[in-house]
Amino acid sequence: MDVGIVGLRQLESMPKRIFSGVKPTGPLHLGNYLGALRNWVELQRQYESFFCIVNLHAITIPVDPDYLSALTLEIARLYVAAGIDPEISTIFIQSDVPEHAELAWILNCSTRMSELERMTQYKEQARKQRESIGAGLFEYPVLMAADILLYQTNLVPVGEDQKQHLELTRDLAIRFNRDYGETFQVPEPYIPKVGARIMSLSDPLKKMSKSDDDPNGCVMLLDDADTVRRKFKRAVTDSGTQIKFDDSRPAITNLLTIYQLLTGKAPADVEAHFTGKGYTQLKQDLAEVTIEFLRPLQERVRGISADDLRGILEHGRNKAQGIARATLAQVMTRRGVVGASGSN
Ligand code: AQP
Repeated sequence: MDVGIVGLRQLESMPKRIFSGVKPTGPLHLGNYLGALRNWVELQRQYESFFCIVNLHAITIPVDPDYLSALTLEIARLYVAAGIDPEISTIFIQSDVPEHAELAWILNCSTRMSELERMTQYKEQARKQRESIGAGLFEYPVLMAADILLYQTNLVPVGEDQKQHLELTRDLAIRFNRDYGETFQVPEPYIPKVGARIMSLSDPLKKMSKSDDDPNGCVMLLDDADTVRRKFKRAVTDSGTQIKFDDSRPAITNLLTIYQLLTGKAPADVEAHFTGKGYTQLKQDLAEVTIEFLRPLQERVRGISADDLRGILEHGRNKAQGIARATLAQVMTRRGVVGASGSN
């Protein structure tokens, strides 16, 4: 059995490993790009990076199977088009590496119900879904822990809403290491220097979200120019006329934040640009900046053939699975889960 990888991760000289993923619950939007993909493109130059499409997480809620499989591949394409370089980073689909589900089961066995009952995301979803809530949704954080721990991950980029899940991942790793011997790297949260939380265009108090029922709240990365113009035109604004970053005026601040991030301008320059202009102009300028940003991204998406994508994902799966197998083998040995041959 190859357990070397775990020991190797202890070496100081190794680049730190980072793991992150998107769940294919809807087409990717500007929030996913500005809050996640954009940072990953930078991070891949500093860390050994694993970027996954976490499709097993997507089936914790009802989803059409054809839609899910098409969306999974679309997101993989978007990773590459956004600048994640498959030569440097490992891009793969979670279900291609069955070790995720296997480790999740083993971790489930040392997770307490009370720990999962405390998860606020679960409590929120449970409130929405009531009786129809699935056990998968309850155990979602354990699968997420498995995703991270399989790769002996050092750092996990997390938004505010995932912090509690990462805390559980750390607790599970520490508990396993204590009870069965040093096995897992205990991951740390990675808080990007420039964090961005992009809010819905229809309700600036809610984050832009792929599974939002209101399609006007999100600008999708694959929206065409007319759709982008229409969505910004409909975007809600605050009372008053001033165009300035101001926490008490969340709608305008959100539009300015998107403008700032897409143009790379300093906030003061953004405000100067809009001095003396009205909301209509702000929305029009923002739409044009967004369209100009999306055009090359969408061209790159179209330029990735099905064969190219298959090659990238197979390469990613092989790389990921090599590491995942080594971790899982060690976990099974530690837990005494062996087969007829005496090995796992
Ligand atoms: N509005 C957002 N602003 C900034 N970052 C965002 N992310 C998501 N929405 C925003 C970041 O995108 C990454 C992938 O997210 P995910 O697929 O794990 O799920 P999520 O965070 O729950 O994203 P959504 O779009 O809101 O999906 P649904 O509607 O399915 O819940 C994460 O890094 C996240 O921070």
